[in-house]
Amino acid sequence: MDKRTFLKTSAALGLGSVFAAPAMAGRAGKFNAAEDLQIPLNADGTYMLPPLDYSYDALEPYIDRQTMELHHSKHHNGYVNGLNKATAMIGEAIEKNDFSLVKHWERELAFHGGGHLLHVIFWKNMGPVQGSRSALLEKYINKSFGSFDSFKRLYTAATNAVEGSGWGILGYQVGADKLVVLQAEKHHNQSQWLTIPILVCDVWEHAYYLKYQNKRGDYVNNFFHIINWEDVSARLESLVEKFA
Ligand code: MN3
Repeated sequence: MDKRTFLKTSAALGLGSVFAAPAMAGRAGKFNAAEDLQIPLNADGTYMLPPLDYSYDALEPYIDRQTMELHHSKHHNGYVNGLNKATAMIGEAIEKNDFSLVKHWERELAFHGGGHLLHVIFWKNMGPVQGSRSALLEKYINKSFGSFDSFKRLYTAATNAVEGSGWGILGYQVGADKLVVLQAEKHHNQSQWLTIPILVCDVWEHAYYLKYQNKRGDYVNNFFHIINWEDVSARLESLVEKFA
């Protein structure tokens, strides 16, 4: 389908409203693996900015409305656009058999792709309703870290200590069948292959600076008040089902 046909078709299908969809309330805590684990795509196969499952002010007082709105509609959207651009340029390189700029576009792909995919998980990892950790998640936390308290101390310390902009990440290590805590600098440096994130905390300044200024530690502590444990539990469950 060419671009014009796609635009016409999507208008006919009312997909324009999907792109413009505001943050929706009401789905927090109800994890639907078929939907929530997917990377959301537009009808033409490009990546899309998914709407939030809750309103921009739903995480108050821990994360303020203005931060959420800027973070989702500007910062995250920027990664979606950057990822689509890099994907298109790599497609063009294949088509023209010209790989002279491949190093640049692969870096763009990793940066914006990492940014987009981590934010997709991040929004789902949080919510106004915390729910509870499943028995399976408790079991994996205990076998990987000794106890929930040990996990929390490690995760908090690692996330606080990310140098510059980045993420604290709890991931499932495929093959070893256990959980590991990682730091990511920017969105993609220091990653570990075959470890799939299930709980991510954004510690770029855009995630907290309006409210917390330089107090990243306070923000990370408060992050624990808005984790949607049902989402984290369901992510682990689907990975264990597939890979363990
Ligand atoms: Mn961010």
